[in-house]
Amino acid sequence: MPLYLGLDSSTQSLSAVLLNLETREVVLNHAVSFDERLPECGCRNGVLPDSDPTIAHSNPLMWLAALDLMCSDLQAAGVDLSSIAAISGSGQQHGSVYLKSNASHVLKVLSPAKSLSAQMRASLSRPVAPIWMDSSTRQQCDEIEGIVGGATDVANLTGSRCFERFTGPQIRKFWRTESRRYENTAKIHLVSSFMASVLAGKHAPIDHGDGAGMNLMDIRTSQWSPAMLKATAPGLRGKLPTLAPSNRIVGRISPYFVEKYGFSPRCRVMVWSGDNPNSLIGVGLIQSGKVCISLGTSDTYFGFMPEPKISPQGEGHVFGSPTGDYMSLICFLNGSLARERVKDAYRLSWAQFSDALRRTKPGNSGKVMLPYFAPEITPNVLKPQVYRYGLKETEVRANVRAVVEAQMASMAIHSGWMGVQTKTIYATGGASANREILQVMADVHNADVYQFEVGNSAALGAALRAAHADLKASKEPMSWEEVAEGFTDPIQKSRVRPNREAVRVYPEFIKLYKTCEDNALRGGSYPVSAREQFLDQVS
Ligand code: ADP
Ligand code: XUL
Repeated sequence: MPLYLGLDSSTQSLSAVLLNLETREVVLNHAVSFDERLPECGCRNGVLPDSDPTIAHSNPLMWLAALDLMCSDLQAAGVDLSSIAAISGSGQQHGSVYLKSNASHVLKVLSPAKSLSAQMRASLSRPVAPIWMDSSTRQQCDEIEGIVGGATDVANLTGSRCFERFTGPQIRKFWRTESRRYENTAKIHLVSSFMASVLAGKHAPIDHGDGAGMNLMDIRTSQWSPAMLKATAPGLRGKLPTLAPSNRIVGRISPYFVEKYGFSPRCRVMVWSGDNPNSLIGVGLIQSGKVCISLGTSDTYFGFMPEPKISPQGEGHVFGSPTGDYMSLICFLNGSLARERVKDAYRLSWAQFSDALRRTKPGNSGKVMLPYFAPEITPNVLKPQVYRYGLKETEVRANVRAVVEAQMASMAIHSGWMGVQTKTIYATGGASANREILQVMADVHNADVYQFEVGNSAALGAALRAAHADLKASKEPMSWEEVAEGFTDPIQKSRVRPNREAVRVYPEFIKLYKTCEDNALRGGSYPVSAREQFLDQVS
């Protein structure tokens, strides 16, 4: 019976979900943590340490080492890899990998006697890969927007204004600062298309979902935009892979994986996509109306969109959906790592962190934190700084509540442009296992929150995409609903309901939070009167 494999090359790990479509079973769910299994690659939380907080690079060879480890782990777990009919995948979005012209040949002749990383090392024209956490390209964003006609024009063309982490501004910076290496680059891949290329033994296309996160693709035609390419760097068109729909077959799996790990030579490799477009499928958002909040390394808030609707304030993004439609998204950099910073600062376990949430009151007596431990994407904050208003650093429990309330209030404020009035939120990602965090989510958004059996919706979505595309190619097509049935249903019993008293407090708290945020961004001081007004309103 055919199995379908979904891989997720994310910030901190490579994970896999293996599905049996006939029995509707998740056969296996496994992760290889970069920090734990590959410390020799020099990353911390998946990122190479750098004294400049705006720089976030990773080691692309680490992702390949993790792919080898994943295959050996699956073999050791007794998985019959020869039964896998197709593989697709998910990559952390925006990150880019730079390859020399010899890569085409090296990919074709990968030898099972050596590791992937040892063989691909000499094909890298840039030893590091800038990733989505990088915010060092403000200057390049301004330059590109200046050439094209402004932020709004760029947003209308590509689905987003120029964002520091997007691939186009990153490429421009590489060209400006390392022009020799740029000249020596024959192909620029996203994390998703890089991993697919290695699996298929040839350069893979970039799908429309992930391509939309580059500030290079025309969001309406799904083609590279000549104006954006020209404004970004010379000779760029020739260095980019082709664009393709998410259900395109890249080819059969490379002989490397057949000989070394026992995959079937008939196993198909499908185009990969970004983690958020994959998650959209993994939580079953194939129609409008509901939203998903993903609490992974980044926190993201996203939903399905039938037509591209651009965020007027320039806060959000339009990406392609693997169904051929669109999705709206906002991204917060200070997600899990900010929660961890608070947890670790007070030497708490996750159980104690949850306990602090249980023992503190909604609204935190007006104590507010703006948790910019690292530069923030939404709202745009380039210099890391943690603001505490009415909140002492020594108050352990209040700090725990403050970081989570800040994240949920910020999502409520900055998602307004999507115009979704939802009563149901689907929660996914590593921190969605924490029901106390989900209680704050339900209370702030006044919505029911559901968890899923498979917390890794990106890898699940990739496996479902592999199945959907393989069945289509095999002339036995199934609808998205049929493919996803039984895999993407939220756990009914997991429902977290908003608390009535909390729902009364949070509209006022959101106003207070917004005042604090506006003040901090304008360089103002603590808005004491706003807190007093909040306390008056809710007492
Ligand atoms: P990504 O796919 O972006 O690498 P994951 O979705 O795997 O990330 O989420 C990893 C994060 O989940 C960790 O950084 C950790 O902070 C968080 N996490 C794991 N368990 C818990 C928990 N019980 N409560 C809160 N956060 C958790
Ligand atoms: C989305 C974004 C992150 C990354 C990493 O725009 O930057 O969510 O995809 O998960």
